[in-house]
Amino acid sequence: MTSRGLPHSSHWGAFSVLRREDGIAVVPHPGDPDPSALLGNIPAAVSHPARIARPMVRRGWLERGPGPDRQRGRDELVPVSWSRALDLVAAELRRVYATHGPRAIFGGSYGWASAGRFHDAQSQIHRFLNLAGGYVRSVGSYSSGAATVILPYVIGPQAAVAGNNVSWAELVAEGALVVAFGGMALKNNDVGGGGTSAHIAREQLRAARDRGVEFHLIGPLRDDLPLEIGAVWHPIRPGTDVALMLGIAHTLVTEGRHDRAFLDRFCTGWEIFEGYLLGCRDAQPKDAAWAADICGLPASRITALARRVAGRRTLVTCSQSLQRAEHGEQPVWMGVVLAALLGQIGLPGGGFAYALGSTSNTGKPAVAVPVPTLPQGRNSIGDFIPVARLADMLLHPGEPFDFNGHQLTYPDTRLVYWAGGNPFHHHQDLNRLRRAFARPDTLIVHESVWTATARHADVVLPATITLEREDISAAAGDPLLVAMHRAVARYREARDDYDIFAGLAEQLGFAEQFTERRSARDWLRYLYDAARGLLLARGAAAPDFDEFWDRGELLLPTSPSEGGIVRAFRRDPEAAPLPTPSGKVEIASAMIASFDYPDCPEHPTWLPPREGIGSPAMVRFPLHLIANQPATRLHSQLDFGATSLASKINGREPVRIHPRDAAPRGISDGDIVRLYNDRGACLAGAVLSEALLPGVVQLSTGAWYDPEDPTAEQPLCVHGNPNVLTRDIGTSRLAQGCSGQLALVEIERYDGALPPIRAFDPPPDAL
Ligand code: PGD
Repeated sequence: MTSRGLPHSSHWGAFSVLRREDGIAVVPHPGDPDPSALLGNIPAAVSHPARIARPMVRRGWLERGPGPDRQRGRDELVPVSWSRALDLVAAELRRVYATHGPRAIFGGSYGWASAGRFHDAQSQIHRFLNLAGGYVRSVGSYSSGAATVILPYVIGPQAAVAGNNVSWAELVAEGALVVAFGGMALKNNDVGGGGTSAHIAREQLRAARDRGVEFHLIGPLRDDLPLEIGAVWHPIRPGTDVALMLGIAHTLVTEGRHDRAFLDRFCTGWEIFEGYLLGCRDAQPKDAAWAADICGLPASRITALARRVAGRRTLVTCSQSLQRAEHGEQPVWMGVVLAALLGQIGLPGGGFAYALGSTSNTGKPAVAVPVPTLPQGRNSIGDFIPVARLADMLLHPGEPFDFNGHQLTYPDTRLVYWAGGNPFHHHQDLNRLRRAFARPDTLIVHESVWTATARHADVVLPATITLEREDISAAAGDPLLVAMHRAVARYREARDDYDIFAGLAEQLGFAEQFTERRSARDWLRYLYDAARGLLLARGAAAPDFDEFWDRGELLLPTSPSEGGIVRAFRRDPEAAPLPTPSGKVEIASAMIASFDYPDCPEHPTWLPPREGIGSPAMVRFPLHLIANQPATRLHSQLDFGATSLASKINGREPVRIHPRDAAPRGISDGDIVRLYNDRGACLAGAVLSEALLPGVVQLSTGAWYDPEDPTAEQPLCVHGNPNVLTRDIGTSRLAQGCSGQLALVEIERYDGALPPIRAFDPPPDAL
């Protein structure tokens, strides 16, 4: 990597660490053409007061024992020794397994944690709980909950249209026009799960523009594509993409610009959908005028866009954010249908691409060998919940719910064990989550910093940060394997998740199975050797572990981007059918129809949101809140770091508001404002901006939840966490994904005395 520092890696870039007297400096990987500003957050992590110094236990839990308790998050925390903490956790696990069995333990423990593949907190906790006796797991992600479930019915697994499908290189070489629903925001391209060694989106977008590719940005935020690309901005109301897509489709069909031969040969269900599109059953053609009323673009502009996208090598992209909303399945499905109507699916640089421009590694050539992962063993039970149904599970034990054609039952959870995630960041309707977290007998959390999740725990165990450990970072979409060297000593009493679980496994009698008698370094060697074996078998060069470790990195071979199963299908649909029920692109799905879900019918459909355009709630809460991914940190990670802090206004998260919405409310640039709806309220710092559609405000996620009065039922978050405002509902009965992207709110100037920010202060007695 570089002779100058210790190689390391993060989800937002590979880097080296220089040790200095006053701390560390972080130097981006020299091969990265556009390193992320998020690297600037890292130095603060080493010894910030927000670090957790020692194990702590909630006083009420310690004194009264396990049980539901509304004091969680409000109670005092008491420092204990490591041996006491491990005794308490081991005894509680024993009790719950013996009395209630593995179905009473929720180990879904969602979260991004850090980039190393061995110390990956999810792999560690799942391996541990599998050996301990099993646990209720979670399926899907907050990133892509709806798309992951709908796509296999429509065109194939998500990887078929997000991975080896349309690459950046192909788009540059072959594309003519991109219609980007939800955009391709560069801030989202900062991050690639598991690590990213090269941020290429900016240069690829530039190259495409230079070759004459025309970009159309569909969405309420102008900067969801970089200005320099010169995209035509079509500012539509949030959550109305499906209506616009239908309006475009209607124009294509009624003007005979659609590819009828493609629909006949490669698709199924066209006639059913066409009837809906033309209004044969409901007497409402989904024409441009109809779409205009919903999405806010003039009808003439919709018809012009339809004519523009037809007859050229057009790529329809759909960002992840679109499907993180009520009925989030629909824009993904309708995006595929639009690409089918254009006859472009499977052609180089054209068709449909999911999430291209939504993460750093989408659109790069795939790595040719599987990347190392820690074996997780087998779970003794099959029970699961869709990941975003966490609060429902805790609040409604024993109640049925629908998911993907099945009716399942929420388990009766007694113990929740979390490592490597922050539900007080990622979950919606945080006041509801607080009520849910009062329900189990015990909440155990491994964290390195005092997030609100850690503050709500009964037992908090301090985890090391990635800079304090050795690891290997690797991602399926990025070719650089990084030997992550330990850069700093452990903070105070922090331990690696691996050591914590090994200590518990010792107490519970399965230490040998858990560790297989390997130290962390032995595991790295073991994982690397497995990958090396595969490399050597295919004739690729791969040094032994010691040499790899000394060099600091290894460039893995990649497979040529050849369009994957979608391209093969286009070449020969009979010989290479898609893995959908019919083997074709499903414009209507008999399988989905058979589930009989009113919120996910048999073909893509405009379903008015219960909270959004046209809903009664708009009378009291007239502004659309977009709670999107932040540009200054990954999710909530390192919110106390320099890059993140620099963006805050008087310590609060910035909220962007259009001058036309600010003026009647007496709001000026830099004012502190209060955002509120029936679910909660938070403060934020106003930034007046014309880069968003009037009627829309944007407050990114990730400011640490900071309740002014933690004992209140609905405390004001003084810091600006938008998830106090968002809705905790599934996208639909089909996918039950996270709907956190959009909510309705009102805003007022906050003229009261400014409450202090305490999110980064450790609790009393913690140091
Ligand atoms: P992070 O802030 O990354 O958020 O949710 P996620 O829970 O992944 O949390 C990771 C936590 O792990 C941090 O607190 C960090 O300190 C801790 N950690 C890091 N390394 C380690 C380690 O080695 N060991 C341990 N024990 N802990 C560690 C992200 C989720 O939020 C995602 S992926 C998405 S896409 C969603 N996006 C939205 C959205 O767009 N809008 C809303 N309203 N809500 C969202 N929530 C979702």
